[in-house]
Amino acid sequence: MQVEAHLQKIIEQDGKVHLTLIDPASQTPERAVEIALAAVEGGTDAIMIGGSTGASGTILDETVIKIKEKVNVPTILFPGSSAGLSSYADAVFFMSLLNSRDLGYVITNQVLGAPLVYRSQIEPISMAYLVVEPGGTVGWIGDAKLIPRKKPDIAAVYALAGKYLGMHYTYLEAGSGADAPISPEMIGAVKHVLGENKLIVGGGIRDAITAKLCASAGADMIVTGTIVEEVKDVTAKVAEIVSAIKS
Ligand code: 1GP
Repeated sequence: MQVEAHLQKIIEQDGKVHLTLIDPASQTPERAVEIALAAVEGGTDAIMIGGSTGASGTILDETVIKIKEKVNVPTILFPGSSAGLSSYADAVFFMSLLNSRDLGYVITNQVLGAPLVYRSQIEPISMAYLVVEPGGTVGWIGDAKLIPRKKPDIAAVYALAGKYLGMHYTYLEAGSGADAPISPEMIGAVKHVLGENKLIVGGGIRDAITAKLCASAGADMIVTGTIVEEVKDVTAKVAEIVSAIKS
């Protein structure tokens, strides 16, 4: 399956893409499958699998394998390091945390992970990963020089640099569970310089209104993670967000 081409087609058809993030460290593989199935029923377009801490090894492989067995949408790895790779997934966001002070998150983990991607059938999707205040766990672990929330221009020049380096996607990350998502001003400024290149926005998006605001400001893809782990009715929550961004 050509995942990037598949997502492109969805954007052409529906305007926007919804991605559900599942952290294998947060629940059993069985529960992860239930969440993924419910999210797909709610209309999510792909399942992202990853996390900053603990999303590796057996729990990661089992989660990917079990989700792939049951769901009919692509599985995309969202690795916190080279340990976040699993040869069972369809694709990987092959990402560089461009605003990290630690070279490990900019290039070394990518070098360590590249041979596994080369040997396996996982499709790499190149991505500039930008962590914005408050940044959450990934900001701390990734030693990010957090982009100030109220400085859209700084995010825009990072995104432009990523685009000129050949990255197809840019991910504006406020941090999982952030109390405020990326501002519409920052999303607009980044999408303006990206043009046709794809913009993913995530962190702190919990409801339809917020998701719609981010999508209308220029996000091509909206990620929700924490909320699907918290709500009882995952299908209804995802459906609410999906219908808001695709309408
Ligand atoms: C985290 O952007 C994602 O990497 C999703 O954030 O968990 O807040 O939805 P939430």
